[in-house]
Amino acid sequence: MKTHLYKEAEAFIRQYHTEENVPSVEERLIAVEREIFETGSYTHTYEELEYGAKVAWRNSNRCIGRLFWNSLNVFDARHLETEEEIRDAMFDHLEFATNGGRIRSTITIFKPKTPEKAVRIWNHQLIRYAGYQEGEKVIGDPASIEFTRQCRRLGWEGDGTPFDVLPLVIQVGDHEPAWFHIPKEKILEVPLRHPEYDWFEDLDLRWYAVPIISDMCLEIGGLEYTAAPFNGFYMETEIGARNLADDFRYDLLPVVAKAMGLDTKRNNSLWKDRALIEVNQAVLYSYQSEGVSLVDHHTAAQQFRQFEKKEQACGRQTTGDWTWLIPPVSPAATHIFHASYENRMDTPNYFYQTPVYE
Ligand code: HEM
Ligand code: NRG
Repeated sequence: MKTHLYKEAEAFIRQYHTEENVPSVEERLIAVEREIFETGSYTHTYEELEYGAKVAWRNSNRCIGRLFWNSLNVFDARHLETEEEIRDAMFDHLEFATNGGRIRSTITIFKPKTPEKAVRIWNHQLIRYAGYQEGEKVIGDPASIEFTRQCRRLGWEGDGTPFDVLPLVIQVGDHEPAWFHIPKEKILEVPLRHPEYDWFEDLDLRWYAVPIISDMCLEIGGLEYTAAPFNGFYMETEIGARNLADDFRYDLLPVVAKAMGLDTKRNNSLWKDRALIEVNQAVLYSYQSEGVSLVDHHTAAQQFRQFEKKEQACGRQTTGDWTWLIPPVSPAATHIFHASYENRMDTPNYFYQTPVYE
């Protein structure tokens, strides 16, 4: 009997051997089938794992950064067992990826889920700022309120500033989650300044250098890697037009518009639009001044066009989620706005999984 797992494994192994010109696919399939028969699961070779993680990025419909899918650095951490070992591997990932600001796209892959046990990282991103609900007001990042509560329940205490870096929370199987401070010297941050507005730095804004998504599930050939944190670098709009600007996040447009002397009483003064541009300009200027990798949305869109061309040359259709691919600033100034994409989820891919808490 061919199991469901075997069928998914077979499709992936065949794809890998075909695309990468690897010989002896039938032999590999016999070995996979035997391992599934004997143990209920199978083990990817390092090469399969690396290829799977890269193709999962290539298949990430919401990602505009996919031109570089084939240069992902893949760290195999499947042998690690304890919370402390996992923590250390994540610190190593952080240091390697940060690289003093010349950010390297990287993924660290822990053990796949089994019926008995799963590794889960509770953080949405390895580095993220806490959010504290204080009556009607929020200090910090409102997106982190629930996770911040959980961290405090576990015994963590923040300083209460708008930019407290949350601790790392790791859970192995049915153990209690373990939490760890992330050493300050491992966290690269960028203070935000504007090239013309000197008052901008008095707003005391900052953001971290490396977005390391740590709560998605990497699925390859029927195996579920429930802990597989990955990073690239930021596009400026993610910080300047969303994290700092959304009224349900840091909500800074009114503050910046007022400092610019704009009339915030009238929509048709376009104060929101003008403030948005200046916040984005400050993000671009500050990351560049500090030597931290970051891409602007026009360049990212051009790179995405390159990606589409390359995919076409390889005989593959570029799938995409248009609603996420268009940048939130001047979307119609990029080709993506005027194109359409089939939003089909191919595997391997990165999937949402329900948070362990909640
Ligand atoms: C989403 C850019 C690298 C996988 C996104 C988004 C942007 C982006 C702008 C949309 C985010 C949002 O609107 O919240 C980039 C850039 C990269 C990069 C500039 C630089 C190299 C990567 C890497 C991976 C990846 C290395 C995985 C290996 C994803 C996934 C999403 C995404 C899975 C969707 C996240 C979600 O649904 O919440 N990317 N990305 N990206 N990217 Fe990339
Ligand atoms: N918008 C989120 C990050 C989502 C992923 N973006 C990337 N990914 N650039 C934020 O924190 O603003 N990446 O792997 O580079």
